[in-house]
Amino acid sequence: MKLQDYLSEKYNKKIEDCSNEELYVALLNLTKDMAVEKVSNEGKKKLYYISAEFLIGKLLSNNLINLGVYDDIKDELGKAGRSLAEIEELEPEPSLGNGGLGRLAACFLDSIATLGLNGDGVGLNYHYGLFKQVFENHLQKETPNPWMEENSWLHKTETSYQVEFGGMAVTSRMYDIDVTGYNNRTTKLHLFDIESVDESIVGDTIDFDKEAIAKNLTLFLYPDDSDDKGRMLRVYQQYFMVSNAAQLILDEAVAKGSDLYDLADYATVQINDTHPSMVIPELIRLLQERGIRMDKAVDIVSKVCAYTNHTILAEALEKWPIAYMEKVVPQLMPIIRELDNRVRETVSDESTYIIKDGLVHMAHMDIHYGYSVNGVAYLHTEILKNTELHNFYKLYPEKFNNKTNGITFRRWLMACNPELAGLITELIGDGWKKDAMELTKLGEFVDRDDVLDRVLAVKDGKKAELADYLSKTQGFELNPASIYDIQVKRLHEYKRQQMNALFIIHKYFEIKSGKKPARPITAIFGAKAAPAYIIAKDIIHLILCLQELINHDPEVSPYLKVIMVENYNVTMAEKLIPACDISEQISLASKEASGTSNMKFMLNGAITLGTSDGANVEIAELVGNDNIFVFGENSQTVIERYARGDYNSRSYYEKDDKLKRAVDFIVSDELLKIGCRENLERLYHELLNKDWFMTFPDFEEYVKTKESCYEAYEDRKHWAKMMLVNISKAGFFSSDRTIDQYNKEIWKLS
Ligand code: 26Q
Repeated sequence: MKLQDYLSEKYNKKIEDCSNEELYVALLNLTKDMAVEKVSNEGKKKLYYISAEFLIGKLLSNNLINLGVYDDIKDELGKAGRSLAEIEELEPEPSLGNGGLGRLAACFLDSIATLGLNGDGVGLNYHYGLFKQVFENHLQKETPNPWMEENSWLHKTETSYQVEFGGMAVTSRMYDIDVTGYNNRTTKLHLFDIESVDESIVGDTIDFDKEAIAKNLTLFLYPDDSDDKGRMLRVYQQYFMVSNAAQLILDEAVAKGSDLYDLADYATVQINDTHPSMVIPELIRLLQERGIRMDKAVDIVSKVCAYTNHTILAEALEKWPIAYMEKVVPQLMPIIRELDNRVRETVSDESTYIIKDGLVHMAHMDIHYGYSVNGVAYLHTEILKNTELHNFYKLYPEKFNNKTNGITFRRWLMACNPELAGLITELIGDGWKKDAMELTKLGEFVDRDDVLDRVLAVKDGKKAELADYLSKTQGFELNPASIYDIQVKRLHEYKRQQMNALFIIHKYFEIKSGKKPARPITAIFGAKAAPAYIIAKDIIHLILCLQELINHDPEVSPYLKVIMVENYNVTMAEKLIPACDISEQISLASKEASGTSNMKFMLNGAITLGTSDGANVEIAELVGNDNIFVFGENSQTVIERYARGDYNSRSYYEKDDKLKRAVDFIVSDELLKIGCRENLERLYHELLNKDWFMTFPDFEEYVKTKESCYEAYEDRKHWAKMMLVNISKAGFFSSDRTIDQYNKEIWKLS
């Protein structure tokens, strides 16, 4: 349908006479209407992908692309002198996730819809997404991040349930977002909410009354986890999510003719990390309420639920105190105790028990009572089997399997980099849009100079576009002729932004002493730190202080700039990733389960500088060692060093002069003049006395490898060849492949 026809019919207005706001609302409603008319995926058995996070990002362009009208609408607007890009700026981003896990769930929904699978997402309708990050005095401040407006993607449905907690009950309401696939098909994201949420209890900060459950249940994405009240609210949220999901699952199965004994023929549940794990006892409870005895109910549910693990960091494995659970979900505790007793009767290995030392181990419940346990990259799954979950692997080897993560190419290439997508289509046709493995056909062009020149020209265009955007929105001055060296991801010590910062200090010293790089370097960061994660915030402080110092030093700034973008989110990622030359994936080997930005960068022709961690290992295998820069100790060495417990960062500091010089600079007069002594000294001591994520042992090789990467960049033709090889091998990382494997090997939807 033409936009003008829609405007005439609904608003009796011409494009030329509408404000951008009016055009945005019209496009939103037009897209919603078009999505409703599409065929929704159906079938007897249905997948319920339950997740506390769906980091969907803005939906307008994505939906226009998937509905096949993006180019037409853009042209139509263009002819009327209007810009789709400007209209898109008005859409608020729903930041309903923290990072990788939430964005993965959003990519998966796109692929489920596209592959025509009968599967829905189930989650929570947070009124405020992940906090908005602002920098003040070189420090991160968090402010509330609302996204719901009068006109939004949500459809209010008739579905509503009662959810009981210890001592209170609430009535839920289901809201749906239509997820359009690239195949004229749609599926749904169900987001549950309560009507009594009170946005007026939110002020200028993200603090609020965490005890008024009826007012705040779905107010914020994961409230602060650093105090007891916040943790308790998280249990309320999780139970609210899974109780609604379980009621929906049983109602839909019964409506299709299930007698509930055959539930596994009608439903399969993917538990996205342990956040939805209470769905297991909740389903058992509801089946019992409907007259099925415990033995049988356990048996039924064990054939329905499958669990994905996304992390091996011990602190992220959820364990809830029995006292919390007794207060919030007293009706589940007898069931969880019974589940634990059954384990105790049959299993001698105490380390696998569900209840231990007064804590309920959510992952243990998932593994004993789910039918599948998967990791998210080859290396990660091997570490789960051989180390982290080895005792469970011995009990249930048949349950363990790997599903290497993937990303949707619709958003991460077609929408964010239409120039590259267009070039690819010109070269190999557009079959790759439905079968990403067809990108391998690009291999034929690696020796064609004209093609290599065009690959470079597309990259240069995106770099100029980013420079323009960052200058307009954040006041940065980027040199598009410099190397864009980018690290964007949540701020976490294991991801080692601090190692990148130490390199920048090292480079600063080199330039000061007259050793200028062959080409200017722009080191770009984007990262949010959890509000209570002190050291992560200190690392942000260090990077912001370096930005201030270096960008204002006339001796250094022509050769080196530091750019820390504010409020890194999906929208910003879509602008940064296509413009990247070097993709920093430098986590401590064994700690990053998979990573997914590594795949997005590769697809957009960036070259990876990374450790042998997560999916980097698979990227290296696909592109070959000549087309990636790998450095650092391997996961085995790291795991063994942790086991010995004898890591001593100071010994590395003392024997490496360059490292010592960089570390000492954190507390130098130059930086103390700009930043806060407290933060910088804390970080300095942390590195010197702990360095828990072992940046020092990898520092020297990091510097060396990064230098060889910069050197390689100077051979433009060769670099372009590497870019094209990376793009041509990225097909494996399409989430369409990942979802096809989940379906064939776990869900088995017909
Ligand atoms: C747990 C307890 C209390 C409060 C918060 C949490 C919590 C919240 C979010 C724990 C974990 C998360 C998110 C984890 C996450 O994003 N993991 C990432 O998942 C990606 C998709 O599989 C991987 O690519 C990344 O490697 C992994 O870090």
